[in-house]
Amino acid sequence: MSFLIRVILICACVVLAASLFAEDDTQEAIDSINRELAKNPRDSSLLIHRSRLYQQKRMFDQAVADLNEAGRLGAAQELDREKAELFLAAGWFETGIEHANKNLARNPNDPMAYLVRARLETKLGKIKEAGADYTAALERTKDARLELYIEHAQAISTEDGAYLDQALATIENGIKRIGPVVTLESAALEVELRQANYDAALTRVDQIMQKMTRKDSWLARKGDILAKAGRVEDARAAYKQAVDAIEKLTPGQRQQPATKDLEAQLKAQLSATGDLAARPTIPNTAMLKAPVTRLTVEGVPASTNAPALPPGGKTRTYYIAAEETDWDYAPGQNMLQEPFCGDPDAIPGMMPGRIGTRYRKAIYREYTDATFQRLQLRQGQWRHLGILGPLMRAEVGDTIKVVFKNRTRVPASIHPHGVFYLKTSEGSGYNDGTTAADKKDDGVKPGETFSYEWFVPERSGPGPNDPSSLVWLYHSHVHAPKDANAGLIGAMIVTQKGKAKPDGSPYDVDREFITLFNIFDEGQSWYFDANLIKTFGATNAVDRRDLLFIESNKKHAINGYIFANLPLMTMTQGERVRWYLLGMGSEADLHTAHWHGNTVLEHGHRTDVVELLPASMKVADMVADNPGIWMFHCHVNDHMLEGMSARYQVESAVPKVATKAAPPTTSQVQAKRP
Ligand SMILES: [Cu+2]
Repeated sequence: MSFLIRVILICACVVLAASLFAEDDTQEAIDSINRELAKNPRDSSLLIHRSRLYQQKRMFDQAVADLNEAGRLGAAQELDREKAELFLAAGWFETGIEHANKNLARNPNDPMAYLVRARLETKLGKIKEAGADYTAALERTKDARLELYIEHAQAISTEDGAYLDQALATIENGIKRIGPVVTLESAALEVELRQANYDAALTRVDQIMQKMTRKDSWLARKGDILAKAGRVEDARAAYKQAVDAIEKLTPGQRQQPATKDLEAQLKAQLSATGDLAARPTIPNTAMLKAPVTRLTVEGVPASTNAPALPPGGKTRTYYIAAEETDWDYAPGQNMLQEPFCGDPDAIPGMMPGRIGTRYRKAIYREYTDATFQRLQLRQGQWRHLGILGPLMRAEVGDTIKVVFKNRTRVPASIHPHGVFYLKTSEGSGYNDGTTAADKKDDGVKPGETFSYEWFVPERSGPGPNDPSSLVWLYHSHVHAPKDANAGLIGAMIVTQKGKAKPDGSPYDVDREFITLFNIFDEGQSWYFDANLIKTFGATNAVDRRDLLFIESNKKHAINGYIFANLPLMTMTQGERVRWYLLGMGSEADLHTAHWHGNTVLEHGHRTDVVELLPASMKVADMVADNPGIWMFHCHVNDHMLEGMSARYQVESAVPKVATKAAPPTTSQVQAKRP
């Protein structure tokens, strides 16, 4: 993929993600304005603000109504530009131009007035008028950004090439005012190539190259231009120079995938006979093509290859809803009570001006059937799952079906790790060449239901060095970071074929615990604005950029609990206990899960610390031999101070009445085992 296409795709992704993630914030902001309007019904600035929010939500009728109402209240002066922009967004371009004209008549020196009309004219195919308005806007903008020059050139670079001279002129103008930056030079180069002005293009490449420390890709590009110009021998020489330049790079640079690709392409070119026109990166320019506005790639239907499952498997069906809830990270405040430890800003209740420990979040919950009326109650020993979604289980050979209902206000999905899923049950959306019918799993809209089907072949179960069961994460993957920070995450356990009890749990284990080490960054959750409004009454009542405030919204949690609020994990001395350890989060989520008092066996190694990175999934086996209430915490200093701690209890295998007896013997301990 060429660099420019990649940039455009990334931008499109950002726009898509931004529009998705803005949805919730926007509604909160509208609610907040509604409350203010109830107090000040004649404040036209509130109506104009709300109109912009409706515009973001593409509720154009309401947006127009608000502007009309603001006009009646006497704010007509500023409204023509607002309306021109609104109609541009709504796609009502002719009406937009009427308002753009009125706005310009009133503000003949406002560059934005020219710009909005230029954009409307571009949409209507009035390229000549658009070009003139872009020029007028640029002339009146003091420090125009290079994007504006590119936008101008892009708008007038039509298929027929009628305005390429003007496109080049505006880019040259940008270079004059901003300097010879690569983006502008590349755009100019693209125009020159479209004009088949190879001499100018070659001169430009030589100039750009002089400023570059790495010349290999530019030498390759020079070869491309020479090849296009029919100068085959010169092209070969340039390709040869590019290969030489690559050979002089450091080993690290040469190993970069893009460099390796380039080197392979160049060598193929040099060994080929003929006119050299086949290098796939020719022309390596796409900046001035129409921008990518949608990511709907309609490809072939996804494959329907079901995996080979061992015979005799069950189908296990789960009814799971994503629901909003007010989650408390520390319902019992600081339950760890470590005398000299804890960041005052993290200990519950210590600092004013913070949201505290209760946040609106979204979690997965299990229901008994497809009516989603009755919650499946969580048994006592699984209360420690905390914020994690329902535990799903399978034995190798099984099929997991999840009927998923989204009861939150944002799109959500379930994306599983490890199990075998087709494109129709992946639970995440991106440009994967599948049809719309295959994308229904990607994001389930609020109020809607979708059924996922996942298979559990051997490759989803324990490998040769694994114990009899392993753990996989599942989580929502519409806006994966916001979804997981909101709380949409859970775990699945897969047991080896023939080693499972009827409920799917491994028969060679007495007890299982699952712990997720994750810093929930509430600032990156769907519900941050909702939480600000709930706590402070408005989204702007606190300084959102204050570093201590930002940090105070990062909850260093184990299963969503801090400072040992996790329900006490209890086992009996001598039991075979399996710990499933999960990580998630961002670059701060480097966790070292540490047990006091007992040791574990992890992949054949004896230890009392297991390292976790975001999306790590590990299994550790313990035979607890040391009774007591013990700390189980992250060993990273900063995380300890932030309360990333829980406790577990090993109950003595010796009956309580026999307190004077000696400690249990090994045979007593062994006898406890089934
Ligand atoms: Cu940690």
